Amino acid sequence: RVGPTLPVSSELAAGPVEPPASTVEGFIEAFLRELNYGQGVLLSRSTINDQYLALARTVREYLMAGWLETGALRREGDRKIVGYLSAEYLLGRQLGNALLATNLQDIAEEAMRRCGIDIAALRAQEIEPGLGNGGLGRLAACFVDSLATMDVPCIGYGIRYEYGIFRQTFENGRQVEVPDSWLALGSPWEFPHPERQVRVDFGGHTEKWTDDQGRERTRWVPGWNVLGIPYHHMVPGFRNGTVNTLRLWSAKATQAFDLQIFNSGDYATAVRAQTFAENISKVLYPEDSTPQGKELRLQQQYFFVACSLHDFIANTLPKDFDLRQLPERIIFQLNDTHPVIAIPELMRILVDIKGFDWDEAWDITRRCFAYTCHTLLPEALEVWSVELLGRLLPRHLEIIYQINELFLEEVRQAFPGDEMRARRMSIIAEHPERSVRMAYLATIGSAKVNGVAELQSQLLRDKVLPDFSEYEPAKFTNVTNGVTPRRFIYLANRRLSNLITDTIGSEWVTDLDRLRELEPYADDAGFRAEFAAVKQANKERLFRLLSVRDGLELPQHAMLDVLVKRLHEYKRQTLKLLHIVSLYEDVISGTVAIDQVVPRTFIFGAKAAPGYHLAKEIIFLINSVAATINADERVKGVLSVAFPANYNVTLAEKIIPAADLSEQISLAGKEASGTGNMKFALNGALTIGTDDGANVEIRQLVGDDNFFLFGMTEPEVEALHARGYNPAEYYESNDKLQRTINLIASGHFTDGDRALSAQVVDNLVTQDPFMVLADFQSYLDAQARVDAAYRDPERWTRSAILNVARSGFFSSDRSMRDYLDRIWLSSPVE
Ligand code: GLG
Repeated sequence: RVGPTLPVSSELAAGPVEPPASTVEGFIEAFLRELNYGQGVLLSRSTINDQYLALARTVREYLMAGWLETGALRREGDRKIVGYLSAEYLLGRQLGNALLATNLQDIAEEAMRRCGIDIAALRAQEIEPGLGNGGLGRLAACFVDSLATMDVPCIGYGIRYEYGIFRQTFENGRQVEVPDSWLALGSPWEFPHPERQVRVDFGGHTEKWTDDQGRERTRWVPGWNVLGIPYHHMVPGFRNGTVNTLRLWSAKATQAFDLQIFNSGDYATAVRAQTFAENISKVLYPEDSTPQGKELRLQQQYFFVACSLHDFIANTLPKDFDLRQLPERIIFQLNDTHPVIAIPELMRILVDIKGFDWDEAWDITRRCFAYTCHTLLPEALEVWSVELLGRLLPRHLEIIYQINELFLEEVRQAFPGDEMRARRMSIIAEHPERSVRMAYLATIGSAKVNGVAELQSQLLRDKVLPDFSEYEPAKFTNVTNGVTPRRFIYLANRRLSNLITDTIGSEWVTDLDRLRELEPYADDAGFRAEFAAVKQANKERLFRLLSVRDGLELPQHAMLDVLVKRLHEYKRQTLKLLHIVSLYEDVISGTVAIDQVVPRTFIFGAKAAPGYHLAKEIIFLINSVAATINADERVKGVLSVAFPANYNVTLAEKIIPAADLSEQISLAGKEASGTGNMKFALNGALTIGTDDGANVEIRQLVGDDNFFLFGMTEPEVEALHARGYNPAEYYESNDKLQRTINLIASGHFTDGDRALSAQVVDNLVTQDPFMVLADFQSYLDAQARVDAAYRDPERWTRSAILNVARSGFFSSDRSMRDYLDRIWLSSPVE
């Protein structure tokens, strides 16, 4: 039986708490009970939504004992807990994962069948909780999965956005955003605890006072407040009985807040005030890597961080806990700069509320935090204006000033006379306006700082935070990202999972290095045939879905060439587009005969931030090119372009297992890591990629023969920048590039309207900030090598198998082990 044995604690009911029997009969009994007594309907009258909710609650029952026990163990034990602080969790659908964790897939399927229900329809009923933008949020979801599977105590803290990442639709090829009302039909996966509300203050001013020991103290007199209501989610480990908790906070207006205005007789204003407070958790900001510095976003950040710290200190720790021991009980991992306001918040709790001396509080604080930086783009490093921060969080601004003053004193002592250095390292930037550099605050206030892939960690030390890494080199480390094999292989690619398990046993699911044992099978023709059959079946599954979902009819036998990720110039979707147009131009101009072209189906998936104008123009251009090429008889069945709308985790789980070629084509030095790249390699796609992010490590592991490298290296990019990059030179000197761009500029893909492609074209030819033209030829050459390799199916499949066999390193379980070794158990900083 899966699950621990209760009870472990006096808090739990005496006698074992039995989950329903893990049999088809036991499952049906529990399901019908949930349907009748939970949902209040008879099977014969139930809707698909009733059935989905009852099924979800049934699976929950199997996890409940483990959840209660894990919680009790965490509270009563003295193990260090990881408090993962993340503004985003891109969870994906929960039902499949819960069935997988409990090993109930087959039982549930048969039980539903006997009830006359197709479980696939119930799975499809679930709207995924899209509480994240992309890589950063999905990484958080993979990490909490791995920690539960490894039985590491973890509480994930975040925000319960009422609306997650917008739903993307296309109208006439243009992106239109629709609100994501993922809660509209109710979520069976969350457990609200309104009675555990936490009050969060904002605004107001600070005052000095003298305590009874004659010490001068500061107190914050806030101007307004809101309540945080926790919603708990189960985070089940893979068949190990551990169920950790994800605690997402929802904002609610405080009684006091309402009444004040209500008493003044203005009912409408009182109601508006309520909506104002509840706005805080209303919607996820849809910007990936480019924060807009909006006031509401800072409110969101402080809101969830204040709730989480309070929750841990007041509710998770025993009442009499000695806070000097805090670093022995918790490490708060800061997922990017979004939760960094937690550092001054902990100082405020220790100094203002608990009465610690500054120095002791600071020593405790900086041992309780570790900071992960997920970017190299300067515009992605959050900066808050002093005016805004001081208005919203006046006491925190004072604390930040104090931290800064003491820190700069240290720096001046270490580097006497080097005032420029002190100025460079100040948390407070003076230009263009006085503002707080959150990455600096994070670095100063954390025991460890890590990047997310080797190359980025190096560049983080050398280019983003060079003064800090020089000052405290031991603080900096790397942990290369990973992805959970449970969701991204086992769940997403059942056929491949079965093939692997039949070949090497099932240990790989929790020990992904075991995939190495597949290596010898790359030379086994029988195995290659089975592997290729899995890929083909996955393609057909995807095509069936895209036919129903998007009305796309795609050829069955073409190379599936996939570029899925957020739309951003640095990720260079335009480079992919130039490649497609160049192939097409070759055919229609008669340069290449159609029977010389390796059939390819290109798949794009990408959301653009709603305010990112050029990104939306690029989406329009991709759709225009797709429509033109798909309608052109001259390339029919050979070149096809699909851009299904609303790329999300659910769609990723269908696309990735079907892919032959994984496009990871960012400009070197821009993509911190990438995690899609890992998912593709683990599902047997070959990568065409630059030497960027974790591509570098993928290539090292799978070997140059099994990876298509192209483009400038990061130092070459830097050198070109230094020389002065002029894209027009590339345009003028490369005939193929010229013909490709001219075809786009001519209006060929936009019904003759040149204006419709002008913004993208002009940007490429005149600015090209991410050097698409400079890498164009190298990319085309690499694509020619891809074609040659694909023409030899045995060689291709062999490479694909080796990609799977050699990518075990990219399990998020390994990432978690690295965090444990290098960060969470690391000796405290002095
Ligand atoms: C990022 C980066 C990605 C990275 C991901 C997770 O852009 O390269 O893989 O986080 O670390 N800001 C992000 O979404």
